[in-house]
Amino acid sequence: MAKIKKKVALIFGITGQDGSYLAELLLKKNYIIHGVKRRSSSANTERIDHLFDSVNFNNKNIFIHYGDISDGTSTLNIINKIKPDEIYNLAAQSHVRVSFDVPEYTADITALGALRILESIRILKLKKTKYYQASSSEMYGLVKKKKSLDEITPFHPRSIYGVSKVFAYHTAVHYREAYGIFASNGILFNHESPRRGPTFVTKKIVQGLVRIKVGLQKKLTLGNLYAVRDWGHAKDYAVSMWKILQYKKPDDWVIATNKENTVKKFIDISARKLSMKIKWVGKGINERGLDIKTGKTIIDLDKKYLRPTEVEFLKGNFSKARRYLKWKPSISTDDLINDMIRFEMNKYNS
Ligand code: NAP
Ligand code: F7E
Repeated sequence: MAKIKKKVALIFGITGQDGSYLAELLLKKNYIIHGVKRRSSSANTERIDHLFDSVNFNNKNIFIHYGDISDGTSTLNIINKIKPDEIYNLAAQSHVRVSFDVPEYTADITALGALRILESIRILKLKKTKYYQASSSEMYGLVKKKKSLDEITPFHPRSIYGVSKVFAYHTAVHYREAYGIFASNGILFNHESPRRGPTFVTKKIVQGLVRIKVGLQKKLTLGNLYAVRDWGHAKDYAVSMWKILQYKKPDDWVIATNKENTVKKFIDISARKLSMKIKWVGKGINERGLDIKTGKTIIDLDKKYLRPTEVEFLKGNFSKARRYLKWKPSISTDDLINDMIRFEMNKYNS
């Protein structure tokens, strides 16, 4: 019997939250995976180390290369060496608040990085290579009506991160139209997990409340409590990335849960799950959360966590993905929080 050729995927951003879940998924699907990691002075492979030394994964099918999408030559060389069936571009300076501090760098990586990969595919004439662009709900930015956003909602980004993602989105569409490259955009709304970076708000809240609970921290300091987000689980969203590239034609897809919560609600739910009850007092930047049991302030606010321009409302309509990709989220926000809390608590339960 003829041997079935394994598919080869190249993941830029494999060391990040989404890259690690996607790598797990593709290994289970028997892909050969190549991942690109940046040189760093300290270890940056924490999220994927288990792929190399666990019996659950075939570590003969995963290879890591040094590279950086700010470097067009190395990007082209890696793609040329591997000639993958699928390229997932998950690499980015992905922190919105940080993009106000390092706008030029953010644009170089998050916008031009995507262009460098697509140019490599074009120059190398890789007609069969499919490209996934990690687009973002941050592209919507200033939302006029507080309703579910879909693939035809106009973009009005509110940060250089959002602006860069709009550039990368349109670059993917352009390479599809101009050169016939199979380039698709996944417009993913916020997705979180135990592997979320520590300065994103969900991880900061869960990690902070757990540390307060076990007596390692007194207070959690945050910014805007009233922003609305649509939070899903990164593990579910990795499945959507794969499905997007298996669809019969390249296209653009909203991936979300269509559920909304404020940052404050996320705090209240997390606190309740930890048997902590919070009473909110004060207004504006002086608003504080008191632990009802002790009367002590456990949450306060600091202007430094506010953004010059905020994205106030995000909720996604994923009907198109549900209908054509047969994708829907399987993990509720509630179970997402349970998963994140369990992970943090395990650090202290020996
Ligand atoms: P993340 O945890 O911040 O991961 C970003 C990845 O990009 C990391 O592997 C990082 O490497 C890598 N990277 C950064 N700069 C690079 C460079 N110059 N060259 C090569 N690699 C570089 O982000 P994530 O949450 O997994 O998100 C994955 C992608 O989806 C990002 O593009 C993000 O903007 C986008 N996105 C995320 C969400 C979300 O809610 N999570 C929603 C929509 C879109 P290090 O590990 O060395 O830092
Ligand atoms: O903020 C508010 C903050 O940084 C969420 C990235 O993955 O999702 C993410 O971007 C909300 C904002 O995520 C703090 O102002 C309050 O309104 O967790 P975040 P984000 O900015 O929505 C999108 C879809 C991406 O594409 C991005 O890559 O929470 N907030 N207090 C705070 N946010 C942070 N980080 N820290 C606070 O102390």
